[in-house]
Amino acid sequence: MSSRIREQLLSLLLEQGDAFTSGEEISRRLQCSRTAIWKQIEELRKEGYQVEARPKKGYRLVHRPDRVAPEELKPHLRSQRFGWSIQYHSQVLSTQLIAHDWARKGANEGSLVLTEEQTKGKGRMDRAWHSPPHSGIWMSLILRPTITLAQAPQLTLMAAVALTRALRRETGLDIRIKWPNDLLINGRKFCGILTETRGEQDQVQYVVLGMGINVNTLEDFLPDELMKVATSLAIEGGRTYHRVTLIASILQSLEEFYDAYLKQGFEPVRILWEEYAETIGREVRTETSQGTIAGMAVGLDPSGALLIRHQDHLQPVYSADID
Ligand code: BT5
Repeated sequence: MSSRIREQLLSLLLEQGDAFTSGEEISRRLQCSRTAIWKQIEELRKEGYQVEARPKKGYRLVHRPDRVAPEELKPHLRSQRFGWSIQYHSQVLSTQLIAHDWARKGANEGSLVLTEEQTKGKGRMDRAWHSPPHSGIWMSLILRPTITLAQAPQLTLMAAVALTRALRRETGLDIRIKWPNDLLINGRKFCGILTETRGEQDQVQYVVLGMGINVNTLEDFLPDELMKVATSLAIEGGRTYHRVTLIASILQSLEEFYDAYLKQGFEPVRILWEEYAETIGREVRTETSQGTIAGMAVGLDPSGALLIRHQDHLQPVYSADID
């Protein structure tokens, strides 16, 4: 009942364009109380619609959210397999949890979990990923590659290259990769990739590739401590972006790089990663099980480990995303 009122309310507000409609008029046309209308306006606001309410004048719609629902995304998809099977939720704890559950139940490769908001988005090593409503892309893609567990970190690097390629093309911004999983603009992070793998030593069963991208996020949507190190495409580009267009472009790019990776191996990814990386040629410091390694990052080795010049030798450092 209430969702039907909400749909009718939305179409009425859309029909009115810039003009205000009084609460009285709405309640007459929808045949429900002013309180019921107020409740539905609150619900619309939660979904990202901005409804202006003025005393004596009534209501009008000032902003329609670009939702990432399947009916919005599918007309834009150009990938063959990725993103055609979708679970969409307006709010979740984490898309990773849903994707793991779905993969365990047999979801096909390319299945995608999408949401508008995460209340417990996660980064690596149980760090939090801040995912405010309707402003970013928070999604998890299920992959079933025929690779070993040891090769799985290469998928993080492959995804970083695929995302960089797609987002550079869509925005024209100078996006750089910071090893292993951060995408930066002007030295600030706007995107993180989380690769979680399940399987046996010699064969991966499935991979959940989580991607978090600050798209239209503005300064006041991120906590103060994050603003010093974080940014968004909108902040850097000085305009907003249509999230669904970006998602479609990312999925196409991911599918192309993934297929090429399975056919040709890691080398083409390695070359592009080095080209996009901001890490190469810089002093880096990292904690490993053998202690701290500090030195100049010189490149990736053929397996995807970062090579750091440390005390006159090249030390390979592996990203540890597998849990
Ligand atoms: C990552 O972890 O960068 C991987 C983030 C993956 C998020 C996606 S969203 C869809 C899917 N579902 C999930 O639950 N997760 C994935 P890490 O390298 O550990 O970086 C985490 C750190 O980034 C935090 O400790 C913060 O310092 C910072 N951070 C948190 N939220 C941020 C945001 N929105 N923008 C920029 N930096 C952020």
